[in-house]
Amino acid sequence: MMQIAEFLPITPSPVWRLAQQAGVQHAVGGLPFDPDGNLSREIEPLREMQAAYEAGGFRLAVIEARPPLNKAKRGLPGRDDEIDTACALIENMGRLGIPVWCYEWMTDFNWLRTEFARPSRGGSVVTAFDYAAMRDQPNTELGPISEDELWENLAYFLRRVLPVAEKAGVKLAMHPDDPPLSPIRGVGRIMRSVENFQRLLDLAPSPMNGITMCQGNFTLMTDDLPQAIRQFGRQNKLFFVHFRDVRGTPESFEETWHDDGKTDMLACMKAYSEINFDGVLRPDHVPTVDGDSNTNAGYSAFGRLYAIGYIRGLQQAVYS
Ligand SMILES: [Mn+2]
Repeated sequence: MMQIAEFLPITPSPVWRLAQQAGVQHAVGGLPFDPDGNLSREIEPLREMQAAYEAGGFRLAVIEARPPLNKAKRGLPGRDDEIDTACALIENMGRLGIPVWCYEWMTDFNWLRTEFARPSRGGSVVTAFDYAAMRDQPNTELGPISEDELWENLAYFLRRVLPVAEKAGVKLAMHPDDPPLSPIRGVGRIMRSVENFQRLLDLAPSPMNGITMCQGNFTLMTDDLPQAIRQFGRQNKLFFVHFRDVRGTPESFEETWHDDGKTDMLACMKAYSEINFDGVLRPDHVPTVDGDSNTNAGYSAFGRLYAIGYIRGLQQAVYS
């Protein structure tokens, strides 16, 4: 049975209270980074973080944060040291029984938007991306990198981490590039099509090599998202779901309320039921509504409550 989860900071916060009140029992967590943004290879900080979630009433089901991996993505000297830290994380997760690690292969920068307060329904605000607004931006400091190089470096990474993941029993769930567009600022982007995700699975056959179905990105890659869910679900490759929606194209889109985007969300929920998806699903980005703060755009508290209610309604309708 699918479970609803929330993305919660690693220490108790008002969002923890709201999640508890909304009946959410599964946490998607961050990592206990040190002040320099590095991650200890010791298990203890991770154990303490897990204990804090448990004390709040949440089972830590997914870790959705990464130690630094940019050298690994670019194939630069020092990559093996970064990959060693990733392996230590995976081993520690296995020992603590944390079953899924959500990672990504976006080089130099992570998710990208050109607006963070575009007006949406009733005066709520959402994030948006318009490539035309940024196409003249210079290449990143490290310079261009091709898609072929990114595939090679990903293969190298997977050769090292997958045996560790198999031994630890930890599933690796690749998140799509956001937006699913290539190149951007000279940087190739490979996790941006249904075909490329199939290539990822075929590149390294392993029961631990799988996908984060971030619907907001995948629905920009296909006009039949439920079919993509079935395609990957039938191969037992959906390890984690981000449930959200958008309107537009990879070059120009805006995020939407969960009930107001381009995707048939009910058909998606039916597809998860058909493939017997039994992992966790969390609301991803949400609109910011009146009375709430837009300082962390996409992650406002009240918008999340609406999303949880919408998802639970769909879940009960489909799974009843
Ligand atoms: Mn996502």
